Amino acid sequence: MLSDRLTKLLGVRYPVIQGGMAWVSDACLAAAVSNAGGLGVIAGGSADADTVRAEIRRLRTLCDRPFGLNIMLMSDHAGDLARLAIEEKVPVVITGAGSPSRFMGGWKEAGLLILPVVPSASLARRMEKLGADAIIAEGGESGGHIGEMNTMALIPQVADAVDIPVVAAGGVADGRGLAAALMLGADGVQCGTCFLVADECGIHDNYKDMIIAARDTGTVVTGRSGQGHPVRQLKNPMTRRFLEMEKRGASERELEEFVLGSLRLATQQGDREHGSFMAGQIAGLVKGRAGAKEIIEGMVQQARLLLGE
Ligand code: TUI
Repeated sequence: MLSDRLTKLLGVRYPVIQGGMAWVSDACLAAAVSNAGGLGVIAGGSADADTVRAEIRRLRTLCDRPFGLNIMLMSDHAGDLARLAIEEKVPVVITGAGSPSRFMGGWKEAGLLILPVVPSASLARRMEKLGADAIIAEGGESGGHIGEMNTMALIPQVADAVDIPVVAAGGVADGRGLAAALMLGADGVQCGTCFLVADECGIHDNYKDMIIAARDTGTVVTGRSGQGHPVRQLKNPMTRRFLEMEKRGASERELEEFVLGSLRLATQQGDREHGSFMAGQIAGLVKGRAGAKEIIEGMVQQARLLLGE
């Protein structure tokens, strides 16, 4: 059965959260997803508080339903965004790329719902003890910055480790993925890749075309070699050069400089050669453009059929 633990907690119709993707998830996409009955999420990414405040206010002109703010904890502005979430009374805070422990007390006091993204069951347990309202467990099939575990093994272990609702992320783009996640013990899903091609998603057309053209093996993980951050993205000349640099033992600094600004080149310029086109392994399943409502309703309808509802 479609669980109602997550939908009740968030005050949404469907157990589908849109991933907070840096340079992608703006007010327009988030409002479309929330208006369609999912939880839309604005990504803080590396933006400053004034920029994000403007997006939150823009979303509120487009939508009066619950939404989330994703705070990427490696950002220099994470502390400012943590305060902003309280000032703007953001209903749901989602964190990624680190432990949000230093902010949890303040958010809880302000009554915000807190959903940390974690890559392991041990971190999930730690977050529950600190007061998280639900856990987003993200497998390595995901696009962007990833951990070691994959979704199939991660979700049941997280579901056993915590009592709060669990959201599965990584490898989900249709009703089969949603139904499977529920079978593994999750209460809902977070999806990024399938929303990249949403009509309401403002990224460059080349990015959308590359997702639609991608095959199952069309992504690769860069940054596995050293102290850097493993990132899954579509294979292109940039990732080939990056992997060559890693192979010949390039320094972290050299690698960091090489990718600086590359996500923006992908999302804004559609630069197929130099851009970092972050995407999950499920990109191969994404076959065409559609509205956010169609994506969510298609997913839920297919899951219900499979679950015999
Ligand atoms: O954060 C993501 N995905 C991202 S962030 C991002 S921006 C970026 N760009 C370039 C390099 C690196 C990042 C692109 N995609 N997903 C959520 C996520 N969180 N994945 C893994 C984690 C995570 C990792 C460690 C969460 C907590 C954690 O805690 C470690 C600790 O104990 O501090």
